[in-house]
Formats: sequence, C-alpha cells, structure tokens
Amino acid sequence: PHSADTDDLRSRIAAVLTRARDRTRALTDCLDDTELMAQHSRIMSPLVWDLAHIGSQEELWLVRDVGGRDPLRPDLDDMYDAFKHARSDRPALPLLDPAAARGYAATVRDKALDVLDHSRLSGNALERDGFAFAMIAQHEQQHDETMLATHQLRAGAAALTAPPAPRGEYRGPVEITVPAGPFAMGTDTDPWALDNERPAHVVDVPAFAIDAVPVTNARFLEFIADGGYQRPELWTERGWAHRTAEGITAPRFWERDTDGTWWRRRFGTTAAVRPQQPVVHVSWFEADAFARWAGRRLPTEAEWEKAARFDPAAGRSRRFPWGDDDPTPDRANLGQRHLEPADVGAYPAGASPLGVQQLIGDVWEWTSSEFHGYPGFAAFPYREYSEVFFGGDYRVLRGGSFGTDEVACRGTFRNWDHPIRRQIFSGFRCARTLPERR
Ligand code: AVJ
Ligand code: FE
Repeated sequence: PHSADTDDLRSRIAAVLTRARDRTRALTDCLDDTELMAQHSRIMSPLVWDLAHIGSQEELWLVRDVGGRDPLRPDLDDMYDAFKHARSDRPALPLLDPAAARGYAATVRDKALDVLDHSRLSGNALERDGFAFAMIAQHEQQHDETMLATHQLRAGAAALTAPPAPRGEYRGPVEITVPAGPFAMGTDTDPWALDNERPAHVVDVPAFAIDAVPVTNARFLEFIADGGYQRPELWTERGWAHRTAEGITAPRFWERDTDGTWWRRRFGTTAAVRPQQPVVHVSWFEADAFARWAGRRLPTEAEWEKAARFDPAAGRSRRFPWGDDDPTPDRANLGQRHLEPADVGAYPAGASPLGVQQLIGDVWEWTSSEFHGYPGFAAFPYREYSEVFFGGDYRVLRGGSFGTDEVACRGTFRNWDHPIRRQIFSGFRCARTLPERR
C-alpha cells in the first residue's frame, strides 16, 4: 500500500534513527557501569539518565502519540522528564541501571520502527514528511552532543578516539562584506525544521562585515597576552563579575605550563594548543570581551544567518552556505567524525557564495542575540522544546560543531545557552557595522 516515494522517505528516516542509536551506543558502551551512573559535572546528567531519557521521549512521541499504542513504561515518565528534576538532582533518582536503560531504549525503538512501518507519513502535521520521527532523531542527536560534552568533562583516560580533523591554511581576506538589504530568515519549507526556525520572514539587514573564518586559538592567545582577562573595560559588568568570581583566565580546559606553553585537555588527552584551530570552550562573556578588544562585536543572529544562507546572485536563502544539498565530509566538520574543530581554511568546499567559511560544523558560534520566537511563531509540537526558553537568560548559537549530527544542523538551526556556559563546543567569529553608502 506504500508508494515508492513514501518507501524512500521511510528508509531515510530509519537510517537517521539508526545513525542516532549507533552514536548513543558508541558514547555509552565505552564506559563501565560506575562511570555511566556517575555525575561527571553538576551541570550534566549521569549518562545513564540521557540514555533512558532518549528512550522515554521516543516512547512519548512515536509509540504513544504517533502510533497510538499503549504506554510501555508510564512509571518512568516523571523520572525522565527534564522539567521535573534539575540536572544536579538526577543522580539521586532511582534511575534504571545501564542494562535496564539500554533494554528500555531498545524495546521502544522496536515499537517505534513498527509505528514507522505503519505510518502514511502524511495527514496530520506530526506525521507529515515524517516530522515526528525526524524530531526524535534530532532529539537523540542533541543528547548525543550533550553526552559528548559530558565525556569532555569527565576525568580519566580517553574513552573515545577518532582520526584528527583535516588540516588547512586560510589565505583569503580577513573579513567579508555582506551588502545591505533584505533576506528571508527562517523557513517554511524545510520539512524537518523545528518550531523555532519557523516561519520564514524577511529581515532587512544593514551592511556589515563578518570574519571569513572563526576566531582561532592564535588570535585568542593575542587577547590573553594583551591582558584581555585583566581589563574590566573589555567586559560587560556581568561578564566581569563572573570572570572574577570564577577566576577565569583562559578558555575552559586550557592550562599554561612554567615555560608559558599553553596546553589543552580534550577527551582525556593533553596536547599543545594548535594555533590554527578555532578557539572552543569559551563563554558568551569571553567571546564578547574578545570582540570588544578587537574593535569589533559579535554578529547578530540575523547577520549570521544572512552570511550563511543568502545567495546574492539568486536573491534567495539557501539551506546551507554551499547550496541546498545535505552536508558531506568535504563541506563541513560534523557528526563526531573528528573529535576536534578543523584548522581554519580546511573546508573551502563549504564556503558561502560571498566566501565565508566554516559556518557549519567545527564550533557553535555565539551571536549577540537573545533567544526569541520569530514573528508568527507557533509552538509545535510542545512548548517545552523552545517557547518556554524565549526571553530567558540565553544567547543564540549557530552553525553546529564537530559534535553535531547533520540531521540537527542547518542554516536555519538555532541553539541557545546561558552566557556563562563553556562546556559546550562553543567558539565565535566577529563582525562590524559598515558605514552606509550614499
Ligand atoms: C537545543 C541543545 C538547548 O539540550 O537543552 C534536548 C536540546 N531539548 N532535549 C538542550 C534538547 C530537549 C536543548 N538545546
Ligand atoms: Fe531531551
């Protein structure tokens, strides 16, 4: 009873769900039960909570809601509801042990795939184009990135390995001019875009210049050497108060030895800071202070998206900087293929029409914007995905990191976090307003 088109969509969805589960397993099968149950940081969940929470959300949305099937484990709903228990309180819950959590997630997956087999992938908005299935795959991948950040926070020997990111050298202009004018921000047409990416709306953006590549460790070291962490005038009042209270003098996971060499610890391995890689593990406050030191500012979210999506020749917004096609390994450093950002200049095939590089992948990029709904926003399918965070103490990040899967990364995709956060794979690039041409 299925058409060939629907069968193709069904197998694409199954592949995206399977890729997410393979990653979840890679991130959890490499640690023993004690490490999975432990809390590696007060701001993160025990990994075993993420594992069962992934299963619980899939049960709620795919098995119960889309499939209309009976609940499997209604007794777990409360424990794995992120809004019921703060991360710091989760270790004290009577969590499923790792074997039970794996078993639960696997049972849910079997049922969800059966629901997929029976779905027409059309009709209501949850099933149309397989939205709910794609939303759940994105949810699992978002937790996989969070679990990767937990790995980064955990002490001890390396548990994950990956080949190094591609090397490169950037030789083009420092900044790229984006001419003034309107562009379409957000989307109505990307079938798997989440509610906060919608609806598409025209934004008129004054002329600006934006860095061609993310800010590198080399540049960030100049900020440090120039006393960037000692000069309150470079920081916002809140940023300075936080910096001082926490004694922050370098990006997270960095340490300077007695000869003045900077080292960084990444997933249990220590190596010298590589000058040509984008800086990562900086807070919004650090990014903002650097920009002020450089005589620049962070881009707004609209500027970032225009630089990433606007095609001046066609006068339209693309899905990605390089066009509408999905990411490939030569276009962007995504998907935990490499457990580090790549040198700037390593992805010329991922450039935007105007020549801005590495907007997608490598490091999430802080923008100056707070997190709000677009004009005409409608929560779908639940207010707790984005709407409850609008207007909170958050800044928007764009573009995805080496830890982000391509299913959860597009030119329109919006991430957000508190401005003090730096356990995420966060970097930035700078921008400046250009004088108006008359
Ligand atoms: C979009 C990354 C901010 O991790 O808090 C996971 C994603 N939402 N489960 C988060 C999410 C519900 C969310 N971020
Ligand atoms: Fe979640």
